[in-house]
Amino acid sequence: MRIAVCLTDNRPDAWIEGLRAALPGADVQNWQPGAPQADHAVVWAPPQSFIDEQSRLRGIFNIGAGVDALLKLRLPPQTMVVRLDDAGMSVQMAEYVCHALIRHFREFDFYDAEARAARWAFRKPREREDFPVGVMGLGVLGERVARAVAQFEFPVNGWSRSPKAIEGLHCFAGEAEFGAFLGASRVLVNLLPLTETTRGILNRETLSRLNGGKPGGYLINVARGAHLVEADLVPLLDSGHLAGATLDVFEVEPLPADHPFWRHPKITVTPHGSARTMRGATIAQIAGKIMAIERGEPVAGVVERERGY
Ligand code: NDP
Ligand code: OXD
Repeated sequence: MRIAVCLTDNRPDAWIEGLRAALPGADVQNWQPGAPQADHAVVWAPPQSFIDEQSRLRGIFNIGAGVDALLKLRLPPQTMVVRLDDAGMSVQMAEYVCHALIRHFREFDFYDAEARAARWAFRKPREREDFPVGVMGLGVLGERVARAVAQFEFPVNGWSRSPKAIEGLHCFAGEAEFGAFLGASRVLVNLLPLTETTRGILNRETLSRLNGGKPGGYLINVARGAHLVEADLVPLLDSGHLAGATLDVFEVEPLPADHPFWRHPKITVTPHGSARTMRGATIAQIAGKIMAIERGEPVAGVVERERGY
């Protein structure tokens, strides 16, 4: 069995070594143009030329959860596209979102500023019932995040494409319930996949509906930059309608040095690192799936191309 590795922005050596150790019978090679046909590929943002040359792949394994970049390519119809299924990401996402939420709710930026000025000052305590959290996307990452937030006794709403019943969450589903979900949520966490339906879903109109249309909403975007209409955010913050935003993902990455988000006092920027790919767990998951596919068994995380995730 031949495995081609094609990782943009990642050094391949440790991946190749790990895959060789996990799949001892396989010939694992870093892809070069003109390489022989492989049976499976392990990829991150591969170029179209890779797909065009490797047209007989049985499986393409993405080393991330989001497959939006991969699905932009012309892919052979018979090839199974498999996304990363947690592999150590959901706990990181839960940490990141809880940190951003609690930092905002407990006003730690205020306390940091006061401490720097050696001032012993208090803010009036806030009621968590006044800060219902809405999680968009209740998949592998969203559900874990929603459950983690619920542990801190915030009211939690969740929104997904298909209806769900998750203990401790008020679940909304589909376009018909989107407005009610937004109105019932004050802190909005985005964990949707980027698809034609979800592109631009965070915009002036939708963000204005948070918190029942009253000021004070807060945005945490950890999914993809193109979910947010970036030009709509700053006016909502400057008018006071939104209280702030924590953003991990951007339309253009790396975020250009002159982008207004870097310096806006109500925006916290992190460099697309809310949940990093953990190499060991990822290799173990992919190797396990390749062996299962070779035995003719079903695997989790197979992307439905028509729906885009
Ligand atoms: P999943 O595919 O497991 O979950 C996707 C969820 O979104 C599902 O609940 C799905 O609904 C819901 N959904 C999809 N389309 C719609 C829609 N049109 N309306 C309402 N709900 C919708 O994905 P993951 O949880 O694993 O990952 C989510 C995203 O997080 C990834 O696609 C990626 O972009 C991003 N990500 C970001 C990282 C970072 O470091 N910033 C790291 C990893 C991922 P249903 O359950 O009904 O299908
Ligand atoms: C992913 C990511 O999709 O890192 O896994 O963004």
